[in-house]
This record gives sequence, structure tokens and C-alpha cells, in this order.
Amino acid sequence: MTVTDLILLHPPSIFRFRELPCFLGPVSDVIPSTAVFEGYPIGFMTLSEYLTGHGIEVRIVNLALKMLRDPSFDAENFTAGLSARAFGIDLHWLPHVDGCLCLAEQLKRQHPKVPVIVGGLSATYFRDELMREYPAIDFVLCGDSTEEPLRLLMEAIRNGGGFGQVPNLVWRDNGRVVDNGISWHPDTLDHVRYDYSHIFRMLVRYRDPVGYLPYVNWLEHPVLAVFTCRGCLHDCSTCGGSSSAFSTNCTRSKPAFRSPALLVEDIAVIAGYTGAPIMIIGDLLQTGSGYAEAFFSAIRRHRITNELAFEFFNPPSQHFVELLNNSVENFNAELSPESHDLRVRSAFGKNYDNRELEASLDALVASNCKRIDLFLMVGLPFQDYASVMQSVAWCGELLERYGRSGKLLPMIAPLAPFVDPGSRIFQTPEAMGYRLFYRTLGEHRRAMLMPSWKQRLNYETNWMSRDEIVAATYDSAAAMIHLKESHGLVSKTAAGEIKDHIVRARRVVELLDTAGPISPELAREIHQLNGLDTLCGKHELDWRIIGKRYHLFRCITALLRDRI
Ligand code: B12
Ligand code: SF4
Repeated sequence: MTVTDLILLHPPSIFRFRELPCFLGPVSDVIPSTAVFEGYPIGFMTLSEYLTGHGIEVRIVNLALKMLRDPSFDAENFTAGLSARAFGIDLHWLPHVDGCLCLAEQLKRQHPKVPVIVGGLSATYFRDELMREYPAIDFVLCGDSTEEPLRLLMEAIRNGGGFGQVPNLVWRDNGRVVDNGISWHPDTLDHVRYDYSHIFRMLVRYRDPVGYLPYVNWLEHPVLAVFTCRGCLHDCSTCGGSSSAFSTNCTRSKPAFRSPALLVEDIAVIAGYTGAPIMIIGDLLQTGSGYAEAFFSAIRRHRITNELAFEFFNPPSQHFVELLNNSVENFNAELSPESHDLRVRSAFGKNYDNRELEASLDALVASNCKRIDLFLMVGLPFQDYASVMQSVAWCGELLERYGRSGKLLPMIAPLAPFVDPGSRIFQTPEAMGYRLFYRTLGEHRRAMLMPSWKQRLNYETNWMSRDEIVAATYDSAAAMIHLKESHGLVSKTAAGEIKDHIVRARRVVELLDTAGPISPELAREIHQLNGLDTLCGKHELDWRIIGKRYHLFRCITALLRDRI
């Protein structure tokens, strides 16, 4: 059996999600993954590419996706058959806490001599607890940029020592936990490659296409992402990726930006292989207009026809929309005003009014922009049930005004399951009008294993209890789907299905509150609902594929390049 240097594994959120009757709830309706959160961190790709380039063999295994796709897939047998010098598991998103810990324990049982490394934003936040309470974990590698630290750690593992010299590492020295401190946080994001052809070559090398897929229906609806930065300049109050969270958690004082020229190259490389849509993560306007202008002047030199989705923290000005329109052939805009109510929006961390937003919508609707996604949230500061419902009514007004263009698509979803660790609200909940039910990693693991998504929520607010958050979520989603149906944005059949799922989901939440032990019928209903959309149809998220889904010739060339 060949030994791989490092196997990076992505667990499901709840390890035994196929057996346990846990109603996952509407936590993933507006993202591509399912509620099992099978999407692995994009960092797996940069880590694999970087280490491979330094002669370290890395394999990625999306275990969550394997378990999701095939009910008979035996995760225990599979990991028993793996052979590696080290295993790496992500605890990037806190909802993976149970999956990560179960997988670490399983690997340690099966391969007691092989070190288990955990990394990601949540692992960084809970590094002390991880090392104190979970002996299955040998190393926590902290911070937002671990490519070079991981290379050094792999070297130390090979040499059997020198762990004290690895930056960002927490380890045990004869049982004593040692935290080396987070000193590795590069100033730019130019030292890594977002090279999807690397993934393609690796999946062929390990003959494991499923193990490399990013989410369950990616082959039918592929979306790729490029990254403007690690970190964020903004400071949204619930966000564990905000400027203050990155500063306390990752000792990062400012985001690491990718140079506009490299960002365009990332896009051009993807466009060479596929006509799939590309999401540009991180607002181009974050540092002012200079970055965006450099990006546009670089992208104009290419002929990219893929649909590019741009996210905006603030509504873009008419001038900016014109620039975008003149530089990019097909584009979408992602805006998250969160609420119609300025008090709520500003307490969340965004300070613009509805007039500014409407001026932006005017410009976007008049431009070639293909679609404008508008995201609203439930569970915010100063937001009560009535305010949530008024947000939907406001979307109705916007649809009256812009609906005919067919471009505007509003969506509403709860802040769930967790207020992010490291966020301003997580750090000082009472000061922000919040009450946290769970604080430690262990408490969040127990929360993830609770039967209902209501019990899993780690917060309630001065303005809404958990019951009200659930009620506002379902009522606003029902009102929103009705709106979209009446504006012809979704079919009557699709809207009918969502409404039916909402009724069933509410009933399950109620039964889990009031009924005693979970009956087999209720367990069956829970498992069915976990696979269904409850707030909006997943297909509403689909962006267009322009031209060929895959440029086969170029894909084959990429493969051959590896063999030469
Ligand atoms: C883009 C993004 C997404 C994308 C996915 C991107 C992806 N595949 O990585 C989408 C939109 C799908 C998404 C979804 C979700 N997201 Co998100 N996302 C982001 C965002 C905006 C940027 C992420 C980023 O820049 N990553 C770059 C760096 C930091 O991570 P990375 O390169 O992947 O990994 C590096 C390190 O983290 C570390 N590392 C990671 N894993 C491992 C493992 C090992 C072994 C090692 C050694 C190192 C290591 O090393 C890597 C390379 O240096 C952040 C906010 C922010 N400003 O960061 C939120 C953020 C990460 N997301 C968050 C959340 C909560 C979610 C969801 C759970 C939300 C939900 N309820 O639906 C889902 C989970 C989806 C899933 N797993 O299937 C929270 C996480 C807070 C927390 N601590 O739990 C954040 C911080 C903020 C937020 N609320 O959006 N997200
Ligand atoms: S939610 Fe706010 S703070 Fe968090 S990544 Fe997005 S813009 Fe930045």
C-alpha cells in the first residue's frame, strides 16, 4: 500500500448524520452545500498545491460528500484503509465540531501512531480547549494562512522533532501544551495559487473524483470562486471573519489582499477550462476604487464570457456600475442589506440607507447585469418579529419597482446555527442585546447533536426568543416565496413545494419540542426534510453556464502536463 504524506479530510457537520434524527433546519438554503455542510475549505486547495509544489504528497478526501452521496459508504472502513504520514482535518466552520472530533477519534483509534492535525478559524479560536480536552488531536495549526507553517510541520514530523520552531503551532511537549503563538500572517495573498487544475490533476492521480468534489450537485451546477483577500476590512457584529475577529483570533491587523493582476489570472485560468460561473469573494471596493480600477483594466485584456458574481458590502455607485458594465461581459451583483430597517442594518455593521441602495439598483437594472441577489437575515440586533415581516414587505416594494426586469431576487434566511466565535456579539453578547446558550467547544458539540435546529441555535436576542426566531424564519420565508411567485420569479409548483415543506418543518420543530421520544415516523420525516429546501429552492441560486461546461481538450492537456 502506498503511503501519502498528508491526507486532508473534510468531515460532515454531524458525524452520524445518516443515523441520528437531528433536524438540521434551514441553515444552508442560500449556499450551494446541503445542511451537512459538505463544502470543504478553499484552503484545502491552496494547501495541497503549495505542499505538492514542495515535494510533499497531499490527498484531499471530502468524506462528508462521500457519506452524503452513497448511503452504503462505510466511513469507518474507508478511513481504516488509508495510509498516511499525517492526517489533517478542518475545523474551520464551528458547525463541524462533532464531525471533526469524531473523525479525529476514529483516525486515532485506527492509526494510533499517525499524527492528527486540525486547522481552520474555529480550531484557532478553540485551540486551548482542543489540546486540553481531546487527546486524539496532536497538533492545532492556527491562523488564516497555514501553507508555510504546514510545510514546516510536515518537515518536523518527518524529522521527529523541532515542533517549537513551527509558527502558529499548538502542540504537546511530553504532555505539556505549548502554544508557539501566531506569528505567520503574510501581508498579501500573492504567495498561494488558486489553481483548480491542481485539483483536477490530483483527483485523477488518486482516482477519487467524489473525494475532491466541493459540494453534492457541483457536476450539474458548478460554481468556482476566486479570492480578493483573506480577512476583511468590515466589522459586522455576528461575523467570525470580521476585522476585529481576525485581529483577536488570527493576530491579523489588516486583510491580506491578492493583487488585482493575479486575481484576473485566477479567473482567466478557470475560464480556460470551463464556462461555469465564477464568484469573486470579497468586495473589490473594500480598499477604495484603486483596486477595482486595476482589476478592470487587467480583465479587459481577456475575453472572459463566464458569468462573474461580484459581492458588494456597500451599494455600488452608478459610476462604478458603468465601469463594471464596460469591463465585464456577464456579471451578477450580490448585495446583503440584511434588513429594510436602518437601525438593524447599522447595528449589524452596515451604514447605508435605502435611497443609496435604490440608486444602485437603478444603475444595475439599467446595465447588462444579469442578476441581483438581495440577502436578508433573521436574528439581528434590534430586530423583532414585526421588523422581519416588514423587511419582506419592503422586498415587495422593490419587486414592484424592479420586478419586471426579472433581475432582482430577494432571499431571507436565519443567522443559524451559530453566532460566530470571535465576532463582536460572541465576545460581548450582553452588551449587544444577546444571550448565548453555548460558549465552549464541548457545549457547541452537544448543541449540534440536539434534535431540533431551534435547540441548536446558540443565541437569542432581547428582541426575539429562539421560538420567535423560528417563527419569523418560516413566516418570512413563506411570505417571500409568495412574493416571488406573484412576480413570476418562481413557478407556482416550485412555490407550492416550498410552502408545503415549511408546513412540515414547523410541525417537526413543534413535535420535537412537545412529543416525548422520537418515533420512527418522526425520524423518517426528519431525514426526509433534511434533504429538502425549506426557505427557497436551491435551483434559485443557480447561475448560468455560458458556452461549454468543460473544455475537454484543455482539461486533458492539464493532465498530461502533470505526467511529463
Ligand atoms: C467564502 C466564504 C464562504 C463560502 C465557502 C468558501 C470555502 N469553500 O472555503 C460559502 C459562501 C459557501 C460559505 C459557506 C459557509 N460559511 Co463562510 N465564509 C466565507 C468567507 C467570506 C471567506 C472565507 C475565506 O476567505 N477563507 C480564507 C481562509 C481564512 O480560509 P481558507 O483559505 O479556506 O483556509 C485556510 C485556514 O483557515 C487554514 N485551514 C482551514 N482548514 C484547515 C485544515 C487544516 C488541517 C489546516 C492545517 C489548516 C486549515 O489554512 C487554510 C490555508 O491557509 C468567510 C468570512 C471571512 N472574512 O473570512 C466566511 C466564514 C468562514 N463562513 C462562515 C460560516 C458560518 C459559513 C456557513 C456555516 C454559513 C451557513 N450557515 O451556511 C457555511 C458553511 C458551508 C460549508 N462548509 O459547506 C463563518 C465561520 C465562522 C466559524 N468560525 O464557524 C465565516 C468566518 C464568516 C461568516 N459568517 O460568513 N462561506
Ligand atoms: S459579513 Fe461583514 S465582516 Fe463578515 S466577511 Fe462579510 S463583510 Fe466582512
